[in-house]
Amino acid sequence: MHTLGMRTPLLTLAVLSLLLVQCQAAAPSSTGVPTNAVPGPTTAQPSVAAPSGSLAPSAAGGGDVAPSPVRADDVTVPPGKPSKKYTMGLVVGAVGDPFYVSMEKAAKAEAEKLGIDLIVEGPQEYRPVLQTPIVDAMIARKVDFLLVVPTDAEAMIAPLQRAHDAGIPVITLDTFIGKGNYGGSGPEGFVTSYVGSDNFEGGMVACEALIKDMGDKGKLLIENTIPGDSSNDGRENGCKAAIQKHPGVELAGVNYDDNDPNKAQALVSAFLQRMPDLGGIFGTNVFAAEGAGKAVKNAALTGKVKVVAFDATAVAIEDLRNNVNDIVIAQKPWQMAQLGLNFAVNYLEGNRDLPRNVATGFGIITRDTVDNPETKDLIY
Ligand code: T6T
Repeated sequence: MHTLGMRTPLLTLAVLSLLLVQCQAAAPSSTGVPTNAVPGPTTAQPSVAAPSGSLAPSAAGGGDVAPSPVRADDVTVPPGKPSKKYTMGLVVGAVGDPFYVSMEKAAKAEAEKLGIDLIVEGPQEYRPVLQTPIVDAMIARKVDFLLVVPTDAEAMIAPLQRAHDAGIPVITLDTFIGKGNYGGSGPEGFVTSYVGSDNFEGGMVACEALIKDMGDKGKLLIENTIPGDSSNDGRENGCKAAIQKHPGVELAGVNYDDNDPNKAQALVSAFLQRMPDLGGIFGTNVFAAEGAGKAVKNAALTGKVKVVAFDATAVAIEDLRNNVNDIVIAQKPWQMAQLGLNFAVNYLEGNRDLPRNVATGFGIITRDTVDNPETKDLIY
């Protein structure tokens, strides 16, 4: 039996400070085995309680919230041992996004190791209307199992339900549908498991760090992507929860940039003109952070307006080295893929005792840790 981990108590600022100077070094696994041996954060994942109504999986109780996440480190599911050649589908959020490139690379390596035929596809843009036909095509191909990054918490319920109704079990990676209450009585209850970041926690950690960087005062802008997907909504909610804990900090606004770095740059540039005393920006993903960084550089405000970037891309790391960003939060797309595939094999082989909600954790990269050897493995 696996044990679903209980959330640890609220993070204290002291713990957070410690986290910020330590890079959570977690190298991509050469084994990818989803047991206690699965590489995970070397420092404890900070854990925070989600407010009720948050899209984040919550331990708050009630019938319509997701089970508390179990940490990837604590997962005790055995390695996948397929008794036959399975064909599986992985539908990513958007092709070309470095986060999903990393996920795809790890998934293909893991599939080869497990002896699985893996088909990887994704939409050109992070949009449910483009992703739905890809899911339908996977159903038509009769894959044995479907791993998906749903690009919208509501709009992707029906397509994934179609897969389930066609006898194809579903795991979601990186994002969840509905409230993420897999196994529950809600419309998303049919999904086997979620494997991905605890994004509420991620947003909270990111904004606690940003607020510290801002000297615990001032105006903070959340540069977000497209409302409606669980990951970025979770980060926004987590950031807002962090702001609420600091009376000297004010939410200046939330921008939605359509997951487009150029739009993000334009929106942030306009914001900087309107609000010359802006203190900090939280870029909630690859493109939001990239655009925010460019806008800050162009306005010659490097170092004055603090930026925290979610997603550890080469661009985010360059911005960190150039003092444009002060902190980069790395996710673990490779681990999402490895665990997801091993869960899928277990499921197909009859081991259905799988955790419903697995948090893969974060690495926190600062200028002090960026050159540590382990940090290389966190960049995608
Ligand atoms: O931040 C990731 C991912 O977690 C999110 O779901 C969508 O945006 C990214 O792919 C980065 O672009």
